[in-house]
Amino acid sequence: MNPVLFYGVPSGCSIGSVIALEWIAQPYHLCRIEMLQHPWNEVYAKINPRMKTPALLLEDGASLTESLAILQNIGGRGIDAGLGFQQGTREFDRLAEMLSYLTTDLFAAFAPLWKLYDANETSGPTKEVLRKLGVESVNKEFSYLETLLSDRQWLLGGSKPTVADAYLFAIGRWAEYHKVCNLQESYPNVYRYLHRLGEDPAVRFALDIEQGKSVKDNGSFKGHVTFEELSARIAQ
Ligand SMILES: N[C@@H](CCC(=O)N[C@@H](CS)C(=O)NCC(=O)O)C(=O)O
Repeated sequence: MNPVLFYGVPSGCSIGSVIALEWIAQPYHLCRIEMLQHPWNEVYAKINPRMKTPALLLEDGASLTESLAILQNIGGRGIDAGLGFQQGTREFDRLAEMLSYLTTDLFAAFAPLWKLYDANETSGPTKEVLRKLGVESVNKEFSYLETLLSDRQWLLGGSKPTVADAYLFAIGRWAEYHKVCNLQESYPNVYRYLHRLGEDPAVRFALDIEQGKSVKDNGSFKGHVTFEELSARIAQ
């Protein structure tokens, strides 16, 4: 059976894996998790006991968690399309380096802002501290990305996007989501990069899915599956 990606909404990092699956254009299913609706389906604990998204249920029934591992897995299926690279090559190392940066330092930079969002704190000292920490750390990482993207079209500098670009789209859009800065003014290279990606048909498809719109069969997305439909496969 096809791999199943469990993706979280709203505005989760999972959309990076959906974009990557679209780019490799091989059959896959999706299982949607409304992250704000608690508790999540308890069956998901068998897929990821840490109850985080994304997770990938593989063809043999094993599950893979952590965006870095999932994106490397998808990239490995898309080597011919230049989305990932053969282990042992310089490009593979560069991709691992970039994915590691994105899933640790960049992801963590937004953590205070997500804590604030979860706490739903509208005023007071906690809000001020979390907002200050988040804005500072995101600006620091975006300054780095701004320089990096000044001389290249894609993150790794090649002529085509890789799975790292799919993930940066997912995370980079959080700067506007949390109103950290005026992206166009402060980081024009990052702004142009994200907007160019936003025009990509696979990215638009993934955004439509995230927003719950009905999407047309495009040959690789084989539809959503429910936990009930997956129960036999997950129980193994
Ligand atoms: N280290 C994990 C982080 C995953 C993560 O924190 N995912 C968020 C969405 S972007 C999530 O599931 N949040 C739900 C929650 O914490 O309740 C990865 O890179 O995949």
